[in-house]
Amino acid sequence: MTEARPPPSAATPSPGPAPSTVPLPYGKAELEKRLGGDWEARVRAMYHGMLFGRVLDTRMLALQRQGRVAFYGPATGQEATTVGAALAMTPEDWVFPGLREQLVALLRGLNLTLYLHHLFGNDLDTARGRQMPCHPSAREVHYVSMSSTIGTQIIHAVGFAYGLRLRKSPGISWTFFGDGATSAVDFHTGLNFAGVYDLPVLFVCTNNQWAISVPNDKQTASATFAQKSEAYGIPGSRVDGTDVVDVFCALREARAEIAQGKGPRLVESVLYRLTPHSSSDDPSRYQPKGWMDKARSMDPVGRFEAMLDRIGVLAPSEREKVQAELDARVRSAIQEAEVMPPPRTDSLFEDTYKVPFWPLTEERESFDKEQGGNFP
Ligand SMILES: Cc1ncc(C[n+]2csc(CCOP(=O)(O)OP(=O)(O)O)c2C)c(N)n1
Ligand SMILES: [Mg+2]
Repeated sequence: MTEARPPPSAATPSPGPAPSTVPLPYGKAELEKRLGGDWEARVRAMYHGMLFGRVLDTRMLALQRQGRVAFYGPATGQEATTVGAALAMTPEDWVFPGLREQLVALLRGLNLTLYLHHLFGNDLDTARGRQMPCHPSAREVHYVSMSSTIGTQIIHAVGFAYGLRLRKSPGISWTFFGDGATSAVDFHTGLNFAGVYDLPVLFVCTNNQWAISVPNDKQTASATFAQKSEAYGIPGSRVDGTDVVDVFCALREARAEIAQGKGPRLVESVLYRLTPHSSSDDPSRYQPKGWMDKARSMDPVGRFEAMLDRIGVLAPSEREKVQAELDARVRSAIQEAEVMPPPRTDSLFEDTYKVPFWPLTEERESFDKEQGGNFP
């Protein structure tokens, strides 16, 4: 039975700058200095990208709550980091994400409907429903599947960077990971190897100050996560992860240095996530009182909007238009993907071996018999 759907015209309510919002501090001259002559186009791209992530998260969390997708890992509050990074990359670069960089894949050109097919795990999902939802992989945009096993992507990115150098590629390898991942052995192995072999890899630590219920001060006795890289001979720096301009400039500079052969870099982006760890978490059980109020005042979208109001770029009416367009795009992709059937049952036997392998052929035959010769 199909349940009632909200009318397609109802746009996601804009968070807008909350009264407590701390506006980004830049005026036009400062933006031009930091972003260059085409600063206004960049500002628009930044806003568009961040709002895309916000609209997508809002819709997908709602779908998960309605039982229409099984799982979703939101990144609300992290948009300045994902967008700043996506804008600082080049098409030759490769991305080894942590838990929340799906927006990077989309901004690099992953088709939205294809991503939705993946979230629904339907027959057009490139992983055919075998991967957990919200773990897209997209070879066409150099985006490797997210690693739910914390930290494993770090060593993959480092090994890949070694390969990029052997092939004399102009691209670099990017890896994203949370503050919690810095306690995983892969973080230390990866940084050590990258430092010793001077590899073209950019480590981006998205420090939302929590690893589920574990706060930073229970994760490490170090003053910062950035300083950990120094021990491996890798320069590390910290940026305000709620400020897309700051993130973009820091990552663009780090990328340029890496591409010039100066070796790996680590950038720690300090931010607040505004949503639970996953669709199965309730942070009110462990975050101290007032935490969420502080987090909201540092919302990267709200901070950016407050700046736009001050400098008179992208008026509220224009922003509403952008939001309505993005909302319509997301809703239409959902509609298209949700009606697709699940993967065919016999697809279970496909994709692993190029040439069918006899035990699999036997299993397939016996399965076929059990099903009365009719796969659904
Ligand atoms: C090796 C491993 N250990 C434990 C877990 C369970 N787990 C899932 S997410 C998570 C915390 C991750 O925190 P962080 O790296 O800070 O990322 P965030 O969720 O804050 O973005 C843990 C412990 C896991 N997925 N993999
Ligand atoms: Mg974290």
